[in-house]
Amino acid sequence: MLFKTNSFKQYYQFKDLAVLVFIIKDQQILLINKLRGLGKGKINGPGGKVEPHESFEQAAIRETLEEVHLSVTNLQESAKLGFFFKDGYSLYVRVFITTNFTGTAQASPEAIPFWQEIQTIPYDAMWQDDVLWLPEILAGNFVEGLFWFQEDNMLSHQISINP
Ligand code: 8OG
Repeated sequence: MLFKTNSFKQYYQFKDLAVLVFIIKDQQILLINKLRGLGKGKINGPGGKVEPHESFEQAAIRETLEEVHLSVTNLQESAKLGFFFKDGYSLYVRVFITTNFTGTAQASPEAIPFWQEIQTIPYDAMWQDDVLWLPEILAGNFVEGLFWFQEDNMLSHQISINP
């Protein structure tokens, strides 16, 4: 899939498409211990790959329901991120934030959910790039970012933060 980044004025080719969802309640954020897939063992938000013939938003709703059993609505697109791995893999991720959901967070084979104070998000246990953009989208900014990784290690990045 080919995607153009507004900020970097360039087209990039990605192997897979994915989504991430961050649900906010009061001063807390819903995070997961990811049990399988890319980033297994890390803390993240619910999310996963977009299936064929599915929109990013549909994937965000489906993945959140599957992973933590919450139904989300009113998703606000907050970031567009591109990841390039040394082994040739690449992933384009759209990130959504919402405060609207129904249900109670419950574990699944893919994720153990927990509510975390926004002030104490455990960035050390997350992907290395997250500290660069998650605080920005939580502050209401829109982010575009490109990140180059060798396995779990971020080698370089370009980031654009737009109020
Ligand atoms: O289908 P699977 O769960 O394996 O999809 C990978 C998920 O991991 C998808 O939701 C996107 C997410 N993800 C990456 N890289 C990064 C990253 O650097 N930071 C965060 N927060 N999530 C990431 O693939």
